[in-house]
Amino acid sequence: MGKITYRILAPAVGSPIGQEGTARQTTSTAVQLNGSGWRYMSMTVWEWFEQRSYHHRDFAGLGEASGTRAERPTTTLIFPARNVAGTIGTILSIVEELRARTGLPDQVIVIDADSPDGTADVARAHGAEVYSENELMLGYGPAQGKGDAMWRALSVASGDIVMFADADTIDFEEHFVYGTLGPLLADPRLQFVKAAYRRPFKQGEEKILDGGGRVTELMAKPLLNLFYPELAGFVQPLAGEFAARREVLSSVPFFTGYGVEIGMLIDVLDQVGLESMAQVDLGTRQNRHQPLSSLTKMSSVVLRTVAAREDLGQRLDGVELGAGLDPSMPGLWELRPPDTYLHAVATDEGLRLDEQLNELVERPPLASLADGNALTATALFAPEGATTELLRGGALALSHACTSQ
Ligand SMILES: Nc1nc2c(ncn2[C@@H]2O[C@H](COP(=O)(O)OP(=O)(O)O)[C@@H](O)[C@H]2O)c(=O)[nH]1
Ligand SMILES: [Mg+2]
Repeated sequence: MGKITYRILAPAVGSPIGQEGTARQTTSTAVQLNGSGWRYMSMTVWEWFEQRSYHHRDFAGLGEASGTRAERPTTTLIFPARNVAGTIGTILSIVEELRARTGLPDQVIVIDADSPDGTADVARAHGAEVYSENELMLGYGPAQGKGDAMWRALSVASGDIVMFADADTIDFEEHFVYGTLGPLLADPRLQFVKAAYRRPFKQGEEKILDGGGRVTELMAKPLLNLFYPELAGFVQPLAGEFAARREVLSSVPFFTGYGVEIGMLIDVLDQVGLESMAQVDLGTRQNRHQPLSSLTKMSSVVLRTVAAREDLGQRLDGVELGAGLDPSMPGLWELRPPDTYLHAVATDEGLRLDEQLNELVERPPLASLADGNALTATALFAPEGATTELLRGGALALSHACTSQ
C-alpha cells in the first residue's frame, strides 16, 4: 500500500466541457494504484488541464443583473473566520451587492472561531448568517481548526451547491463568487471546482508577484506530484476558495485543521474522478501572510494528511520500524510521539526546541451520520497522554506550545 504504479492503458476519452483550446497530444488513459486500489482515469492530467480549466470571465453573465432569474440550483457561500474583523466587512458588502443584483449566492454563512476581535459582530452587521464554530455539532466538543469549522458549517448549509472562501482576502471581488460557482452552475456533470490564482507576497510596500503560497509550492505540489499525479494540474490545490455539490461535500470526511484542503482534494478525486473536477482562474488573490514559523507547522499537517491517506502512518507508527529491534530500547514514539512536531530554532537566547501538539483528526462524512450530532470522531495517530519532555543536558532549552493546527 502507498506505492504508486502508473500505467498507460488506452486512448483517452475525456470530452471537453465548454472550453476552447486544442487538446495536447500526449499520454492517454491511465490507471493508478494507491492505498484504495487500482484507479482508472478517463483522461490524462494534460487533457484535464486543457478541458477543465476555466476563467472567471467565462461566467461574467452570472454577475449581470437580470429581471428574470433562470431556474438554477441554490447556492451557499461559507466563510471560515478567525480574527478577520478587518476584512470580513468589505468582503460581505461585495457579496451582498452581488446577491442583491443577481440572487447569487442564496445563503451566506460566516463560521466564526469566537474571534476576540469582534469578527462575528462585523459579520452580523453585514447581514451574514453567523455561527460560532463551537455551537454547531456540539457533540464533538470545541472545534479544532479551520477544517472542523468548515465541516460544522456544512451542517447548516442549505444550498444545492456549497462554496467556501477564506475571509482574510484583501482584494476580494465578486467574480471570486460567480467565477467559482460558474462551472457547477453551467455544467451538471461537474461536481467540484477549485479556485486558481496568482498569489503575490506583500511585505510593507514591497510586493513580489508570485511570492505567496509557500506551503503550496514547497509542500503540496511536490507531494501531489509524487503520490497523486492526477491532481498535479491544480494551480492552487490548497485554495480555500472552492465549491462542490452538497452531496459530494457530505460524502467525504473533513480533516479538522489545515489538512482539510488537500485531504478533500484526494477524497473528492476518489469519489467523483478527475473528469468531474475543475479549476477556475480568478486572477490574483492577496491574503494575510502567516510567519514562516506557522507555515512550517502547516506544511507538516499537509504532509501528514497525505501520509494518512497513503497509509504511511501505520508504517511510521514504529511497529514496522521497530520490528526486530531490542524491545528494551525506547520505541520511536517515545522519542517523538506522532502527534508532535519538533521544531528546532535558533534565537537570540540560544537554540530552542519547540514541541507542538499537532493532532490529526478527521470528521466523518456528514451523510454518514444518522444524527448530525453523533459522537464518532476519528482521531488518527491519537496521542498517548502528555507530550514527552526532551532535555539535552541543558544545552537545549525546551519550550512547549500547543496549537490546534
Ligand atoms: N472558524 C475558523 N476559521 C479559521 C480557523 N483557522 C483559520 N480560519 C479562517 O480560514 C481562512 C484561511 O485561514 P488562514 O489561517 O488564513 O490560512 P492560509 O490562508 O492557508 O494561511 C481565514 O478566513 C481564516 O480566518 C479556525 O480555527 N476556525
Ligand atoms: Mg490566509
